[in-house]
Amino acid sequence: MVTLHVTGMDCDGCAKAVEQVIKTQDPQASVTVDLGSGRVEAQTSFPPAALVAAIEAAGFGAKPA
Ligand SMILES: [Cu+2]
Repeated sequence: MVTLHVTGMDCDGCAKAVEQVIKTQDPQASVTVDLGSGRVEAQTSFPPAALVAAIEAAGFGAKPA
């Protein structure tokens, strides 16, 4: 499980976009996004740094929570 804190999400579309970014990296990932807190949990064996880089490339801020 990877838990990230993501900034820059302000609507459901953003939450979906972040979820899609993670699933593009790991199609098997199960992703939970809490829009209010910016907390993103992903059931994945991918390294957090790879997910952070992908989310940042999509225009959001991300760091391991
Ligand atoms: Cu949005």
